[in-house]
Amino acid sequence: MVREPALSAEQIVSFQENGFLVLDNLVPAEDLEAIEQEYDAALDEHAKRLYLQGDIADEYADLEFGARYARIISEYPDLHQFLNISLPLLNEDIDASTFHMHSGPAAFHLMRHPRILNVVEAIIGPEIYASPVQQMRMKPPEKQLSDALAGHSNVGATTWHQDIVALFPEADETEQLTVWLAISDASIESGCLVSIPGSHREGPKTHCSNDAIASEPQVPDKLMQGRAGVPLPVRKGGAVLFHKMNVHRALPNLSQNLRWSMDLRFHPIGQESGRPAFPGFVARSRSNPLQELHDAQAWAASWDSARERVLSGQHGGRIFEDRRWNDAAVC
Ligand SMILES: O=C(O)CCC(=O)C(=O)O
Repeated sequence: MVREPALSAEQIVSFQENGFLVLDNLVPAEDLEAIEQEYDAALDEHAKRLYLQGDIADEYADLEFGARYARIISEYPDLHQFLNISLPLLNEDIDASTFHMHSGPAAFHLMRHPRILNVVEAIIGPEIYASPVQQMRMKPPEKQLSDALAGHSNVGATTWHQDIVALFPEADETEQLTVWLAISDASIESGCLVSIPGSHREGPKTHCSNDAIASEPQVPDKLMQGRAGVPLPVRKGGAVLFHKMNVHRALPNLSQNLRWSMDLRFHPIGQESGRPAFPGFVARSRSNPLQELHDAQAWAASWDSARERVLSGQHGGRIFEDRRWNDAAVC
């Protein structure tokens, strides 16, 4: 069977030239209903648990999803870790009570959405590994965030960076592709991404360490020399593909609504993820489909095992890279 490529030749050239590509309507809105329902149920569960523990003053059950999330996170900032699709990026001071994540079946099945894998295949080929370098970002209106939370890119604005920055050196040559999916509309007002076209050809940039949140090293403004970049607004279900060297950031959410996205990363099977403490899986293999993981429970179990390995000290090393691109003379 001859398959239609998911991207046109022009789109592939545009990705190669700019280091990013915007795709409208990649995932149909009806295919996002499962994740919306799963997160509604998860938020309800967390609200009940946190209220019982005395961590929040009310379950806020009468609020709609975005408003409820914003209200609860203002009282219990670690909530975002429980709803993320990665364990927290911490190299030290790990608190087992908040070293948690969300690993529900809707999240897993969305990562394997055929329309996502089709565009990934068009860029990196048919042997596709889903990297554990992945995040669910749920950003309430910025004016409702404490300063500490506003500095965390899962919840507040994201500073200039290249995705390679948090990977270990063994992934330097990995053809890692980022797929950033809008689960709600991402407009300039609500905090869409901004990219510097062609920056993926400029080599690795200095990223200054962030003392407050170690997992957030950033290219300092003085190196950006006023480059504004191109804002990339997308509607719900749209996506942005990124080369791992592309310099990008996300604007603050100045709207009244939740800005919700999921960023996934894929690379050819056999290459390094650059985050060995965490598990990935074979998402598609045209040569050996039997390797593919279709079982959401097995995926969740692989993250449970990673959590155990980290907490028990069996994984002795660090989880992410945060200092490699630091330059004391600039930072
Ligand atoms: O959504 C965001 O705020 C940032 C996403 C991002 O920078 C990425 O996916 O690399």
